[in-house]
Amino acid sequence: MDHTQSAKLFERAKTFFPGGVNSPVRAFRSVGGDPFIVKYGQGPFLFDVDGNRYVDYINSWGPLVLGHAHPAVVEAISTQAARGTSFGACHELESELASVVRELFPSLELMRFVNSGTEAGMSVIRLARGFTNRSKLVKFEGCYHGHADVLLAKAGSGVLTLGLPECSGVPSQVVSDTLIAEYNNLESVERLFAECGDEIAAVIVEPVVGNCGFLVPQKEFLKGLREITEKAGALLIFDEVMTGFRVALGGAQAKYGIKPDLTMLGKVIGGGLPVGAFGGRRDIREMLAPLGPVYQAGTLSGNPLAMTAGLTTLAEWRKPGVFEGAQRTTQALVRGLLDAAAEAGAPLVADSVGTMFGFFFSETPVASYRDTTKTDKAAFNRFFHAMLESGVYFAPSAFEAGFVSAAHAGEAFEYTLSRLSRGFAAAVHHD
Ligand code: KE4
Repeated sequence: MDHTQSAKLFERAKTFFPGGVNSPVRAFRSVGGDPFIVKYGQGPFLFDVDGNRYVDYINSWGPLVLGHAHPAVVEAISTQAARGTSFGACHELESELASVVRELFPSLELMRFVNSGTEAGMSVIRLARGFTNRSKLVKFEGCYHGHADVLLAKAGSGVLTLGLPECSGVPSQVVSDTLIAEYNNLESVERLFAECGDEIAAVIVEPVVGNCGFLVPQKEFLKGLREITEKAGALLIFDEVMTGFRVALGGAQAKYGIKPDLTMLGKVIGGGLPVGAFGGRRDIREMLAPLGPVYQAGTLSGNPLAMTAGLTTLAEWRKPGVFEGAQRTTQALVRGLLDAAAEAGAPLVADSVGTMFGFFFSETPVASYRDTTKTDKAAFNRFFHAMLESGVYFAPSAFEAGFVSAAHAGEAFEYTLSRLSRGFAAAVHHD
């Protein structure tokens, strides 16, 4: 593939942005090489500035359940733009979208729109602490809930894994109350609650993990979290920024039948425009300004342009058979990955939930963050580049997830299957 134009434009981008990007994962640092520069998207395809076409399994990291530039979404945004993009005042479209969200996520008795998953994460933690009057928080190693300081914590040493800053710029006192447990390991959660259960405000979890690769909850894990938090008077927060509307129309809470106290949403809810949301039990939500003492605000929150993009996206996505069709495509893709890997003699584990999927180059099952660190990242990177050069764009990191849209069925899917053998041949032939 020719990448002349991309190379030139990426050099220019590096004169403006650290690493040439506005979000780190886009820089291809994990897989090596330089990213292509997108010219436009259409359905399941991205086209770069050199005219190369890629089947896109990132879909802007989840939001684009209908694929790129769906006509109904483009039309709705264009119409609303002509009426005004943001007013900083109440608008009917806010309640319209909230009504759809609450129909699909009944646990969101009250909610508030924000502009990103990060904003939802920082706000929901403040709310949980304000409601419980407790400061400790349990998160899971490998789970990502946005880049708010309080959530950028890694496991400390010692029995009580007090959080340590995961990156520079986060003062240790900000994360010292952030405790780290192991996903799919209830015993690691029980240990923390035994140590300081009555100080723990909340447990926050990606119910299906998409940020250290793809991890599926083992049976009873989520139910166990619900029971432990209920018993200790702590709140259970589901971070459904990635899983919402994707693993099921009602998210992981619908799929697994667990009712969290608070939920974070993002990505799909904005249909590709910046929207996040956090919501939950009415008694908790009434702590939020202007009703209660927990402050939270946002200039562009609930702006009609983003609301209409989310509304139109969800209206199309909810049409009979659309989600189910994309789910079938996802399941067929996982089967195709496993078959092609087996044929090439590449050890692969792959799985999907709804329209979200992931895979690791591993001989053994991967159920926790620690398991992910033992997978063959070099093989993934060879696979990634061979597929990219063949016109199939998976996440540029072995520790991300993949996303299928309603537009992937048919040509894009068949094309992907036809190129998998090249990817796996590269993965196994590390010369
Ligand atoms: P944003 O602030 O990026 O909108 O959302 C943060 C966030 C919160 N919770 C979950 C479960 C998420 O997956 C995310 C963001 N996901 C990453 C993908 N690993 C976004 C891609 C990026 O950071 O560029």
